[in-house]
Amino acid sequence: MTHGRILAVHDISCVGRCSLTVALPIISAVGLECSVLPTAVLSTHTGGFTGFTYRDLTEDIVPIQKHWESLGLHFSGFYTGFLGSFEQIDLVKDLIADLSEKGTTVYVDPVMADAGKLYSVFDETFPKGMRKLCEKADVLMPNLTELCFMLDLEYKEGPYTWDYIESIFKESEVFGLRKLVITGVSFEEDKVGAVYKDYETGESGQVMRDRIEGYFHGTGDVFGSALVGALESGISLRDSVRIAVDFTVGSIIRTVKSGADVRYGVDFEEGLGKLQRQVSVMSKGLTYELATDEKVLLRIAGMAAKIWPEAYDFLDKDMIEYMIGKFQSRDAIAKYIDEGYLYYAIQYDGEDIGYIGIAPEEDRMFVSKLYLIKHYRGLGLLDRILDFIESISKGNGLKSMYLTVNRENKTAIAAYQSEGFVIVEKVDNPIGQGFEMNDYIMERRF
Ligand code: PXL
Repeated sequence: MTHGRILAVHDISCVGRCSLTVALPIISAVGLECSVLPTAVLSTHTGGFTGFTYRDLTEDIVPIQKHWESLGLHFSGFYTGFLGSFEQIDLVKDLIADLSEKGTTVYVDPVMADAGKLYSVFDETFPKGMRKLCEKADVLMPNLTELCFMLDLEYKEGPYTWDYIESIFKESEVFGLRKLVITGVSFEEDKVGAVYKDYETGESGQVMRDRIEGYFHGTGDVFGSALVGALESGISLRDSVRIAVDFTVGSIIRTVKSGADVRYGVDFEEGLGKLQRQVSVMSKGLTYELATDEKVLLRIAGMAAKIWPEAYDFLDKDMIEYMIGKFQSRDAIAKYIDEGYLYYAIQYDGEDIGYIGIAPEEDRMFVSKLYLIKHYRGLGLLDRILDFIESISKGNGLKSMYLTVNRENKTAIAAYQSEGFVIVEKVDNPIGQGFEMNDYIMERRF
């Protein structure tokens, strides 16, 4: 597959994961080519360390650009962050204009401030200059402090109301953006995340996660790099923001667990494998193969035997064995199909990654089975699979879909709730041999 070339324009802080030492590995990990234009070289970043060295690379920008022009180079994407001097704002703006091609996307993270304050290396004239670069952006990803500085608005501490965020989206129209993603936004004390607005489609939304106390250096760059990687891979704004938020939160959680010195940045490295899988599967999409012959049936039964023991590790071993035989064996599945169930193998890139078993009833769809193999859980695929089931259900003239969830399976209950399902009933079903299923019925209306 051919793909574009992205130019990451940030400083190199040699130690303390941020800027280029974060952008390069993350963008490369999702399979994109990442070139760099270093704006400055520092021995460490400026947050939390003293005595760092600082070499401003402003003078190198024009000669580098000239050489690239002599090679006939163009970039399909620019991702700018920390600039090394005030003069670089205009230089980078010109470089972008000269080295763009048709369809180039300009991502700007106006790195200069946080928590109401400018970083120590910038003075109060910087936001006005940065605003000019932001006006050239297609996708802008500031925090609220940076946005307030550029828009001459008073910075207020959160939690905010959605109306306030809507007013900020409106004020930000002056940038002439296609998309805006604001980080570090909070609507409740114990939650924090990102909000987004697509000015072309009008779509807006939020992705909130539990707040983890503390200040984590470089997380703006970790978030921005994952967002650029996901958007450049063709993933929707909503899914890209989710991917970037979850990648950042995962990195923070690992760092806190390890007890590491937070000045050295967050442990994003361990999350790169999952990020790569997530971006790949989300951009390539899933396909569904209806089980109409023995081959597909056997593949599904094979997946069930693998998935069930992992997925139901909170249940008694004997009960799992019994349930696989009763509900998930080849013969059990064949019997369900005879009764009118539709079984689909879910595939990604030609490989089986899970399956669904659904049954149309009078006015709603029963989602009987929905399983993914371990490697593909936690990637946000549930959303896609449910949309597929919803489209089939609507095609059958049905008004809702419902499923049963074990009452002990808190993770699944929460996941279905965030997908628009509500608990409508509590049921206890004896399934033979003294075993009983203790479930909730959850329903999503269309
Ligand atoms: O992560 C933002 C950033 C990038 N580069 C340098 C920084 C900071 C934030 O403090 O100091 C040099």
